[in-house]
Amino acid sequence: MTHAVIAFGANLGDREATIASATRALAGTEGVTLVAVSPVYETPAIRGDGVDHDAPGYLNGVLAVDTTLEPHDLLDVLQAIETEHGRVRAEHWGDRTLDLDLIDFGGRVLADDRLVLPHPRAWQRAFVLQPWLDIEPDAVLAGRGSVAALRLAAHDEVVRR
Ligand code: PH2
Ligand code: MG
Ligand code: MG
Repeated sequence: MTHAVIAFGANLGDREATIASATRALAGTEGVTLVAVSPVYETPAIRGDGVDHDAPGYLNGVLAVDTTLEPHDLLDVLQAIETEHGRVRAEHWGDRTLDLDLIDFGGRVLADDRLVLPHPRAWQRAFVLQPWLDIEPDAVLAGRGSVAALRLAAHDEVVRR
């Protein structure tokens, strides 16, 4: 059994409904037990070149699970749930109905064509670190240190709903 942390984000459509439905889908997946759901944060969109206040804002948070799946199988599950919720794979930093990112998988470190663990940008994103801290105050991000310390250094804006 592996403990994993998944970040969710949505900035198009009925964001709350999408996140609630995706959370139910994940909780109902064989081999996955949902153990915690973070508070949800309202966050401005971040693009490759910084904050974009003209883009629709995101709702962000994290889910903690225990799973018997391997990381790539969990990734398949996350991508299927994204697709079921209208996700279109377009530009890298583009707007989306639902993004589910595997952030941490039992502290495992790996990088291949499909998956990089831990998530390569999580360490600098308050919209991931703050909700993670809310549910797991002692969390550590592999190779980066404590989530609490990383959160203090991250300056992107997050407002609790
Ligand atoms: N996800 C992105 C790009 N920009 N900005 C916010 N606020 N929240 C996100 O989840 C997000 C983003 C790429 O996945
Ligand atoms: Mg993402
Ligand atoms: Mg993603």
